[in-house]
Amino acid sequence: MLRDLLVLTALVGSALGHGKVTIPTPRAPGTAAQAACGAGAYKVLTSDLWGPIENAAAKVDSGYNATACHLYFCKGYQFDDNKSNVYTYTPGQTVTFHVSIEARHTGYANVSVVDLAARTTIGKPLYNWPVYTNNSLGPPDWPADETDFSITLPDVGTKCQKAGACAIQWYWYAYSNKQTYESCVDFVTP
Ligand SMILES: [Cu+2]
Repeated sequence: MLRDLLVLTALVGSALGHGKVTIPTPRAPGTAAQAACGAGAYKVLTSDLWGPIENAAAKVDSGYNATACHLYFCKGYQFDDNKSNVYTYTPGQTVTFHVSIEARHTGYANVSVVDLAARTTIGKPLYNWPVYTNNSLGPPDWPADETDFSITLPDVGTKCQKAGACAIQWYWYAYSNKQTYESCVDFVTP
């Protein structure tokens, strides 16, 4: 009980969330996200880049444009804010990732190539964690590949030759807290 109280105090004290990709540099929110998602959701998106999407969804207001802002796809972040941050990856290339986890919540996670227009995955997951950040484990038992891993870009045909067509999305659903986290890395193939 005392331990629970201490944990709760620590969480309230930090008031920050919970996980995002930091390598490669993922999409970030900017003025296009502000216009698409509205002031209420945007404020949450920018105040805690690690926070769960549900926190932003809870603050959706009349400025939210549902056809432009898809909070549960690339976290509602917009390509227009990230045109200068598009990686070039060749099929077969290994891409190293780092995920920054600020708070562990048991869930599942995966990494996929996504079609940005259709908002669907392309092919099979490139990485899959049936159990992710199991919060019953102590630090010595945290799997290293939850935060440091690499993927191999598959053959995506001609689908990803234009900037804004494809991204690699890291997706984490923490069912223990009913919280969703996403980071997208825009890329093109030569
Ligand atoms: Cu969290």
